This record gives sequence, structure tokens and C-alpha cells, in this order.
Amino acid sequence: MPAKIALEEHFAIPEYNRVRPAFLGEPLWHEVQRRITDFTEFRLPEMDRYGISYAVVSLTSPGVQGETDAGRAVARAQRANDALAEAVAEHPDRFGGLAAVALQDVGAAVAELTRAVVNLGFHGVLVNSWTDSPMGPAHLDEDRFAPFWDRIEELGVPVYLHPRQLPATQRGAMDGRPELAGPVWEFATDCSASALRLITSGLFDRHPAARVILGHLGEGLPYDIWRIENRMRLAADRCELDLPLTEYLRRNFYVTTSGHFCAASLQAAIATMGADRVMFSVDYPYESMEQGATWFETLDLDETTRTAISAENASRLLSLKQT
Ligand code: GRE
Ligand code: ZN
Repeated sequence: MPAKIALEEHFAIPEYNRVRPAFLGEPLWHEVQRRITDFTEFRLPEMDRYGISYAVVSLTSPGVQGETDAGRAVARAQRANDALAEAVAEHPDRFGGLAAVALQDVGAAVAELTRAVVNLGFHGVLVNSWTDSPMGPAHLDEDRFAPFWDRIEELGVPVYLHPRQLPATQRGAMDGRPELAGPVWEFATDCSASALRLITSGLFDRHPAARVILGHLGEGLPYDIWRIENRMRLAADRCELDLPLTEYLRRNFYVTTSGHFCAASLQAAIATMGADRVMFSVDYPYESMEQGATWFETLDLDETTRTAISAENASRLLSLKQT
């Protein structure tokens, strides 16, 4: 089996490892809390055991996107990136980083993105969907984030668009049903909306070289995009874009297998995106390396597809020296 690269793998700084999210049960939280700050005691041995040669690590959700205070968000993004850079520096052949940026202050976010990529050697940035601010939730399709997207194109690095909970005003569909919160249903709803907003805003007409990675096999979009595109075409007056929606998914997006270890969903992702846009990932420590790796190794895939998804696509996208 070819070695695997995984790219939605999380760590936490102590500030983000204190309070259990209401949607995570106590037993899982206990394990996550113990594992998420660790790199060498549990993480590396498990990577060895399950054939993961390289893990691209990012700050856990919602991270700095959950800060209302811009100054605090800026300081914590820097601290998280420095802490991650230190852990990566101890095993640069096994770990890489995605930056956290405080979009509450667009100028600071652009500066920190640049520092993380140019000085710390990170492979890109991870943004947890929408950003808290004193004015309410801010989404990356807003015009004021254009400098962020300019710099993403200049640096040639991808944006990992990761889920978080829906904005508080949008949680009504779960009223009385808290079991749907978080990764069960809410995350994909939140993140697919953020991704579609990027597309329909025309962002990729203005920034055609921007690349966005979605986890969880595309948060439902590879399966749903035909209908979304078809209904948008029937409402042509509402959306003027250069390309059909599916073409943006195929041109500007990549998806990973993080936390979605289902052969049928993988086939939908490959069919819509192409096998060169699908990449293995786990979502450790929220998901298990054993489950993700064992599932992937027992899939019936031709060898070209298997190597592409295992590591080749990630290696190309992130300009990794190895594999
Ligand atoms: C995840 O990445 O899957 C995740 C988080 C934070 C809380 C729960 C969760 O990043 O599943
Ligand atoms: Zn994740």
C-alpha cells in the first residue's frame, strides 16, 4: 500500500482545549482533550501503525474564527502558528502546518498568512467557515476579504474551508433536537453554505487561481451539485457567473476523506471532482486513524486512483518535496 498523506488533522493550544463543546459527548471529549495537544506520544506512533507518512496539522475548530475581539484573535492566531511551527520543526519530515488567521482584521490576516507561509513554511491556511466579529458573522465571499484572496493567489497556497457550528441565528432547524448539532449534521450544512457562497459570489471569476479544500468528501456538494446547478440555471437572472457551478468545483476545489469513510460517497466525489481532486485525510483526533486507514486500504480502487488519493494529489497541491 502506498504511504498516505493526511491533511485535516488538528491540534489545540491550551486556550482552545478547556471547554467541552456541548455537541461532543464526555468520553470522546476526554480522548480528544488528551490527544489534541500531543504530537509524539500517540500521534506519531499511530501514523506509523496506519501508514500515514505525513500529516498536515491545523488549529481545531472554531479556533480564532470564534473570537469576537479582533485583538485577541490576532494574538491567538500568532501564538497558535508559532506553537504549530515548533512542533513541526521537531519532525519536519512527518508534520506540516496550515495557518490560523484572524479575519476579524483583514490586514493582520494577510500579514499572518504571509508570515506563516514564507517564514514558517506552512502549506496554506485553514479557515473555520465564518468569522465572529462585533458586527456579527462574516463570510469569506464578502468584498472586504479581497486582499486575503489576492494574497492566496500570490502565494499559490490553498485555503482549507473547515466547518464550525452555524451562526446562532441559523440554528432554528435544530430546535429541540440537539443531537443534530456539530459534526452530526450542522457542520456540513454550515460549511457547504460557506463554499456555495464563495462560488455564487463570483469569487472564482475574480480569483480564478484560488484553490479551496473541503473535508468530509466535500460536505455533500459532489453529490448535490447537479441539482444546485440545474435549479440555478432555471433562475438565471439571479446569478451571473462565467462557468456552470460544477466547473468551479472541478477547477477550484479539492475534497478530502476526513471523517467520511463511506465507499459510495467516495465514488460520488471521484465522479464529480475527478480522482485528481480527492485526497485521503482522517480528522484526528475527532476521528480514528485506524478506522480511516483501514477503510481506505480495503477499498476496491485501481492502483492509479489509490496512489493519487493516498498522497500524489496532496503532494502536488501542497508542493511537498516527498512522494
Ligand atoms: C472536527 O474537526 O471534526 C471537529 C472540530 C471541533 C469539534 C468537533 C469536531 O474541529 O468534530
Ligand atoms: Zn476537522
